[in-house]
Amino acid sequence: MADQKALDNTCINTIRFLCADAVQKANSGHPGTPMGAASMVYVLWDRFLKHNPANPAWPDRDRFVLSAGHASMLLYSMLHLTGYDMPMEELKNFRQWGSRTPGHPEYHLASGVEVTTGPLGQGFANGVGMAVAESWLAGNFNRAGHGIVDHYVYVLCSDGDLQEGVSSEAASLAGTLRLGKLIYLYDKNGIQIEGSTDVNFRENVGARFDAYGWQVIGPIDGFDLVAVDAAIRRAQSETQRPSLIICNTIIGYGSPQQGTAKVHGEPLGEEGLRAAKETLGWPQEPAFYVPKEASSHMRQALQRGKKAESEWQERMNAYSRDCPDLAAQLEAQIKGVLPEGWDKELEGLFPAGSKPIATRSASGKALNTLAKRVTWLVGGSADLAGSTKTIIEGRGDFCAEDHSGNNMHFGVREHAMGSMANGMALHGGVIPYTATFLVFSDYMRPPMRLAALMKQRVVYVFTHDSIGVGEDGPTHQPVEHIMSLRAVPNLTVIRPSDATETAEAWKAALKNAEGPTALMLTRQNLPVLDRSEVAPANGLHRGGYVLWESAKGTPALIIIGTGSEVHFALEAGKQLASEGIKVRVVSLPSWEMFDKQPKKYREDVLPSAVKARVAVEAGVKVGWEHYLGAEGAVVGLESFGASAPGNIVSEKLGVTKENVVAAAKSLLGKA
Ligand SMILES: Cc1ncc(C[n+]2csc(CCOP(=O)(O)OP(=O)(O)O)c2C)c(N)n1
Repeated sequence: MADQKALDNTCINTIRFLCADAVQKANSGHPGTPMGAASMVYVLWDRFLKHNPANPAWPDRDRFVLSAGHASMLLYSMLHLTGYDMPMEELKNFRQWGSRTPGHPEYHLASGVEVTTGPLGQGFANGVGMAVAESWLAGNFNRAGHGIVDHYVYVLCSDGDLQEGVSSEAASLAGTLRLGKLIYLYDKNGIQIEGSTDVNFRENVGARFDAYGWQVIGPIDGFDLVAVDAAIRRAQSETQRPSLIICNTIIGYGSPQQGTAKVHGEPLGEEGLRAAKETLGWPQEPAFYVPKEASSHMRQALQRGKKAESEWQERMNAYSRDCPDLAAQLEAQIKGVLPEGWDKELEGLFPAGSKPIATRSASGKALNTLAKRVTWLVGGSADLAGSTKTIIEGRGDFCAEDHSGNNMHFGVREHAMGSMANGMALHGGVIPYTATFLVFSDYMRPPMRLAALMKQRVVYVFTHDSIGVGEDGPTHQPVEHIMSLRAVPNLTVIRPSDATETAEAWKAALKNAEGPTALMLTRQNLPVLDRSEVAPANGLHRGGYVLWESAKGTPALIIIGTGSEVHFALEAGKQLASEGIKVRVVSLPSWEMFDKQPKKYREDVLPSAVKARVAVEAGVKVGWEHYLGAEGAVVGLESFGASAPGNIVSEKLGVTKENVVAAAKSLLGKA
């Protein structure tokens, strides 16, 4: 018993000083939280976490999310000590160019890092999304006697995480949905950058979470290993409610700066580090010291992990015998492989002569068509399902009573919706989609940015994509949104011009396994282009294509349009052609996809010799120089919209066919 206590203590101090030494060596970073939270994270990883460091991708592993990403060294130390591919040199290279140990954990850099964290609150909500994916897969694939999807999601969160609104949104939904596999450890150290949380955070967090429908455990002493152990056991035994374990800790424990904001984000300093080692009875030298007994104890995770995974593999083998189709399906989903012929039924969905239809409605049809084969599309909207057309018919709701439905109801919680979608994508086994009005994409930019950074396949349905929204007025009319989302690296923005392009856009979104895709769709009806008269809609997969031209060969004028404005471009083009101008109309639904095309293709579509270029888009003009050069003209917006019927707003603000014609004539000197 005494030996075990001493061993635990040695392991915990090993973790603490790996973190403190690394921060000291880097001369930057956050030593305080790792030193305070090491004991509870040790208990979790040593006694509960089901994982296999030798196979970090084992699908039924527990997930561990470090929501307080600034405490990254804590995670790196755990990965190193438990036998992941995280060598000591990486710890010594913390925060250096080319290392796998950046300032905040980055998903792609090290196996065992389940998610990129750093922006506070995100990890909290990502965990909720992971639990959605876990319980959806369990609901759809587990069979009597075959519990093949069955794991927990553990999250370490901090005061800052719980101050961010996104964690409240996600917690409220997690409680409502009864995601009982969530176990959150709250490192309540009462300190943040500006000092004590007493100045800005006096609420009763436990009472708040209780009201959300969580099981609240504690406050307990986060340094009391027995108490942490008991709390996690209690959390595991609650199957309906998510659990929040409130752990009182001391930031920077053991250092002279303990309990102060100074130790949050600054190295301890030579003197502070020396004193901390003395206080906790740790050898001064060498730095990065890992006692043999700590190493061999913590590396037992490898044996435990191997055993746990092979037991699961046996269960999986039995499942494959008894339910071969389900097993094959589950494996394909986990790999993210789309089924044979997944996109076949999209063809001919909108034949020539179809009635005018809003692209949001076309999107709803495309989604429902795809979902017949891609049965693991799971998502929904922030209370705008009817407007965004994102219900998958016949697939039921994901709700407290039933976790097997595909239709999520996120409530008016755009931010958590985006973050949960990231967690779902990272968990794997499902393809998440979200939906709201384009103007409210502002409420979900932080997770969209992270999805792009982490290269996750998430589909964002953004409807009501312009001033064409009309009567709801400027609060609901996006103006700067299309362009500003194009500015996010690795986010693919697609603004289809009609129903046929919309079907292709969905196809492109599912094909894009290397990042998120945002679909920008209209509220208002648009004609379905007759593809026997204009180029086929599959040109969308090249981002931009020649939709129509008055004659072959180099044109005198190019008109570029996106989305609903392609129709103005086309009408203007035809009028100008009737006046004898050799004109080409380009549909450019996706800048990102077009820019990835070979130079020759781009040159074929937009020959550099043709300087007379007009772009038309119901959004801000800034950025169009990219395709227009200095000499082109944009028909776009310079102000917010207004409340009136959509066609009137467009007319008053000048986004019209007439203005495209006028801009073109002026460029050609024919005004
Ligand atoms: C969204 C967001 N805003 C601001 C920051 C900058 N930041 C990093 S840590 C921190 C203080 C967090 O305090 P707490 O969560 O209590 O962490 P602790 O002091 O316990 O390490 C802040 C403001 C951030 N990482 N994310």
